[in-house]
Amino acid sequence: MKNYLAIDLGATSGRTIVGTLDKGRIDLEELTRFDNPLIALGGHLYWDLYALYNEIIRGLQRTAQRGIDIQSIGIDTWGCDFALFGDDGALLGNPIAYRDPHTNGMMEHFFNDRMPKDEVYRRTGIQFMNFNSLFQLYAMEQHHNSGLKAARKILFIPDALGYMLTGKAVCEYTVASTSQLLNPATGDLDEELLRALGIARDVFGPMAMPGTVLGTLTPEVQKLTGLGALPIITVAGHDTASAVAAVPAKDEHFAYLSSGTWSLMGIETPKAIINEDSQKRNFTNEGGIDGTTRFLKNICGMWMYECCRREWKKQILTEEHDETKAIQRIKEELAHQRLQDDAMKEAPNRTLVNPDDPMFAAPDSMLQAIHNYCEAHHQPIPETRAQVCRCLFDSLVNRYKTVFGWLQDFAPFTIDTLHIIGGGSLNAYLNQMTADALGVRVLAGPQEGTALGNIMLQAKAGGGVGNIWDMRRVIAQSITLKEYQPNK
Ligand code: LRH
Repeated sequence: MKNYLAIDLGATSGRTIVGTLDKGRIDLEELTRFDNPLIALGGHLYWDLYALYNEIIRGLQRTAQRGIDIQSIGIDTWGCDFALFGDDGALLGNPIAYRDPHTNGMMEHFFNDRMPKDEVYRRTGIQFMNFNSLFQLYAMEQHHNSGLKAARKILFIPDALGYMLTGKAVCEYTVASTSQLLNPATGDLDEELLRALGIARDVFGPMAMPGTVLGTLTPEVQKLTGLGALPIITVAGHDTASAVAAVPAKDEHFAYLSSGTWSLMGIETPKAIINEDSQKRNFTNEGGIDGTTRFLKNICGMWMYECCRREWKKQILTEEHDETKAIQRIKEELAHQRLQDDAMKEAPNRTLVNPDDPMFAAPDSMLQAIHNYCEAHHQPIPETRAQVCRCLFDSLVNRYKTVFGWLQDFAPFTIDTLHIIGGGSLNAYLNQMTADALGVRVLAGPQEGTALGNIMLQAKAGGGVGNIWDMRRVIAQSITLKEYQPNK
């Protein structure tokens, strides 16, 4: 029996989870859970890396207090963002968050100023999103960001936290691959792109493949937590890479939908698919475990729903002067099941929006953005919570259908199953609607895909499991999947 600790940070919340591998089965226990709110300051949006560090310390302290004997620790987070460190190794302020508007218009600017769009795609095979690290770094240079000027190290978020905990700086492959700085042909950061940015290669640290030892907890962290000199493993630092590694598939004939704040829909391929069509459809080729490629597309996932729910919560808090009453109402009225049940009583496909419209990326009010979109596109405006939720679910499924059709064209194999993993896989209605619309069998689960991938990667590094298919077998043996057959 062996225990591993996963630090799994998403764009809205984070967790520390202990995974126990015993006789070919893996069990999870959540130790701590915390929010990861954005900080709005001076026209920018930041992550609170110091607070996240403290939360990690709290999770490690809990591990020590509980006397859980862990083999190692792994960190996975959302992609594209990075932290800057100075000459003395100190963090140069909190990192800018990918929803910050500082990259608006920067892609086009970069193509005109530094490297044509086609060449960027040919070199990276990464979908164009204005928050890719490439354009964030360019935007910071254009805005004379003082941190960037002083930076001696640029580390992607999982690597930055790993550095804060061990003092060792690397550039982990999976998280580097989503930055639009990595060239899949060389497996390293692209020299020409770095030249175009004017940044030296060594600033990012040496490339580390998933499943290697980063280093051990610093004496300071050991003292703070009561743990010993435990190793941190560079797992698949990108949460999506960890999640896809945990898809409990039996063979290659599957597509996946990693469903959380984002919906990442794609296939796993032995090689990158970089051609005119993949560029036209704006598909991405991210690096995975054991030489695999994640050929996928980002679809705005539960983000719109999460934002609306937060706004409704605020509304209730202002309406109700009695706090206990407000909390009670929030619990009842905004329970996921209640919102979903009510949505399903509404007429289907009454209002459809494109969830990937830039209007929905980071609006001040999501409810207002939906209203404005519907007005501009002559769609009936959803008024009630149920109507809003129905509109969001229908719109997502509609988008899934389009992207799935493209995936079927690209896949060098037939797709017989869509695996839905992550928190969104708990929405049974959405799973069935997806199966119906796509005309494919859906297998839902595990909900904790990223944490499982993180833990299994640690087990793989320690020799507890073999390759990615062994990891998937262990996961499949440990959980119950829900099956949804498509209705005509
Ligand atoms: C999902 C995710 C996704 C990135 C986005 C920024 O959490 O890592 O793969 O594109 O966040």
